[in-house]
Amino acid sequence: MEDLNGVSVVTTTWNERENIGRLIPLLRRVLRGVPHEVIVVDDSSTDGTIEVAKKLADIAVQKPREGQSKGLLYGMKLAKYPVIVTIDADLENDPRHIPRLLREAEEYDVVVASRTWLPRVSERISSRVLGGLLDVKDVFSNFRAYRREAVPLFRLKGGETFGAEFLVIAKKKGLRIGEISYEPPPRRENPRVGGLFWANMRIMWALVKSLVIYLVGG
Ligand SMILES: Nc1nc2c(ncn2[C@@H]2O[C@H](COP(=O)(O)OP(=O)(O)OP(=O)(O)O)[C@@H](O)[C@H]2O)c(=O)[nH]1
Ligand SMILES: [Mg+2]
Repeated sequence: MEDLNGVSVVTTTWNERENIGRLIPLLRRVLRGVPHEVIVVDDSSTDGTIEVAKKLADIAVQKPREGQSKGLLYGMKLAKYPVIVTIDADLENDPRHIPRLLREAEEYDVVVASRTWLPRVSERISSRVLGGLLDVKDVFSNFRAYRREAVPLFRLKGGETFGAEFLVIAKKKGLRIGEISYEPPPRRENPRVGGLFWANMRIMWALVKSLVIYLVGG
């Protein structure tokens, strides 16, 4: 892979002990030859994620639980390289797509890796409604690349929006938003937290907040 002057990979964790131990070596393999760092933001997991992260990552921080969106921003602020890749720790985002994200990041300020199919009905509704406004198919995919110089623009007001607010801000600030697509692995049957119904409700609430911010916010 060509030298892109360096990549900071940011991932957030909530009880990902096993997955983080597998993800970081995969990241390093894909980024071999490219200056990079791996940043893990752990929200005080109870399974010892932080111990594994401290061994394998370049930066591993532990903080009180605040959710994925705030965790991502926390990690992005620590990044030192000009391009930041954000990725879920649970191996649902295959690091082998990172080179494609980086290629697009040469032309765009934010690049979203959108799933080719969205498993939850709430995600499909969000894709039509908010995705239609933002011109992005998968507004809750946090498998993305950002130009680090855009990070100061992201001041989150919506609490947990599973990353959708980053795209709303990017659109409102006139950042160039690019997209690649990838086939996701089969999803686990049930979400980790609560049942499917509540997962859909949380996503619908994130959609409502993101829409309000889009329509009336800053
Ligand atoms: N720091 C932090 N990370 C979180 C939190 N909740 C989830 N994450 C991480 O954010 C990423 C995505 O969370 P998931 O729970 O997999 O969300 P999802 O992929 O929409 O849902 P699943 O279908 O359950 O996989 C994973 O790396 C999680 O470990 C949190 O409260 N704090
Ligand atoms: Mg997941």
